[in-house]
Amino acid sequence: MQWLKLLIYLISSLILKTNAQFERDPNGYLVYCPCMGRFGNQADHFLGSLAFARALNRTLILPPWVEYRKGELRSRQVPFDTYFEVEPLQEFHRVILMSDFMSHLADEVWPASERVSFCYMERKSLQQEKNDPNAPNCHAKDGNPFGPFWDTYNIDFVASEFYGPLHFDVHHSAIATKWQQSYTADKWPVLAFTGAPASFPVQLENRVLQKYLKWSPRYREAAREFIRNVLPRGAFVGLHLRNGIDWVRACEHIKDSQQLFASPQCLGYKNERGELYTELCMPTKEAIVRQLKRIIKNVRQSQPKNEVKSVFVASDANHMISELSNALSRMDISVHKLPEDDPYLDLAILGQSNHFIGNCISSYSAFVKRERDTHGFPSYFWSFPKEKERQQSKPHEEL
Ligand code: GFB
Repeated sequence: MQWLKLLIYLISSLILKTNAQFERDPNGYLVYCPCMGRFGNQADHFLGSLAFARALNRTLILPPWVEYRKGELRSRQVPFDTYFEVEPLQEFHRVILMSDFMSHLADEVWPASERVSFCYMERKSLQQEKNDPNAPNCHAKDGNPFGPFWDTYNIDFVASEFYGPLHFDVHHSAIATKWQQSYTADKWPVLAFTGAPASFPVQLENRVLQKYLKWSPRYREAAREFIRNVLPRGAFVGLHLRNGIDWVRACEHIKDSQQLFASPQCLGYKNERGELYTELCMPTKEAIVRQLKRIIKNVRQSQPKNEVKSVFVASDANHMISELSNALSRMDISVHKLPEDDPYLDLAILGQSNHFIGNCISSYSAFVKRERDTHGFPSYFWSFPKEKERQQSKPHEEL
């Protein structure tokens, strides 16, 4: 009978725990569509949205990650916890998975007849007939990924709310209080944004929130296995080579800009560490080989006991495996990549490398840099500082 008592106890404590987990937050909720860009952009936006939800003291509904597959017209929504754990985020602020919110709380907190979408100002629909001058609208479900995102949870909106001129910079103004005054939790239990309530790139003040983003056991374990089973024993350098055709085109904007995508991570948010230049976005193959060799030599001198034995390359297009292998063959260093494309596993492995060289402009690289900063691991950027300037300063600059 002892086991029966134990079983009853376990079941009832599980039920209690589940109920407590899904208790309504009287302070309200915040949900948004990560509708801009791919993973790096969405991760930047996530950190800002987390800070924003905390400043407003509302529970953040964790949206799925929005992914795009070749040949598919509609985005795919991948549950937040496929890649990251929910629990560590709770240390910073109250969060709930979107699927949990929709299945356990939405009927009570956010009935279908009360779902309002929030946007700064009217958003015109691409379908002209939907644009009524007398009834401006957010058109929150217009186009991809907007429609597929909310459809994933069967969400339709019955009205629009324009929140302008309110904004999201909770660090430099009393805007959080204004939000709370304009949208009280009793009248507005859920603020549902058409896009992330955050800036891109991530605000300087929100970069530290990266420490609450911990890889899910599946990715943590897969990264560990790759490092243990595929890479030779010893230190390894992780490289991010962003060089696909979309990137080549994006780099053309360098000449008309002060900053591009994640560039404040090396140039400083006010360009205090310099201006943009082409090689920062698209380093030449020669420059890549030179910088990698220089870093490996420096590590050999400064840390002779932790010699570099291999290089792990992550890339969206050209991994340069043969060029790098040739260049490093005399140093007895092997060069590796994943057997199959996996942007998330690439990230998780780069986060664990002994040294990392990334692309300063890329928000994908920025994710790795922030994660490594939380552990105090060293990171560098391709062609930063500029080669000429570097020769006059340190042999390589660790950021
Ligand atoms: O993450 P993301 O916003 O970074 O978009 P950027 C780049 C996407 O390309 C990633 C793939 O989410 C991945 O799907 N990708 C990039 C990679 N690097 C790798 C890699 O090393 N391994 C693998 N497996 N996949 C900018 C955007 O991308 O690109 C801008 O910020 C714009 O919005 C521009 O779209 C063209 O910041 O690098």
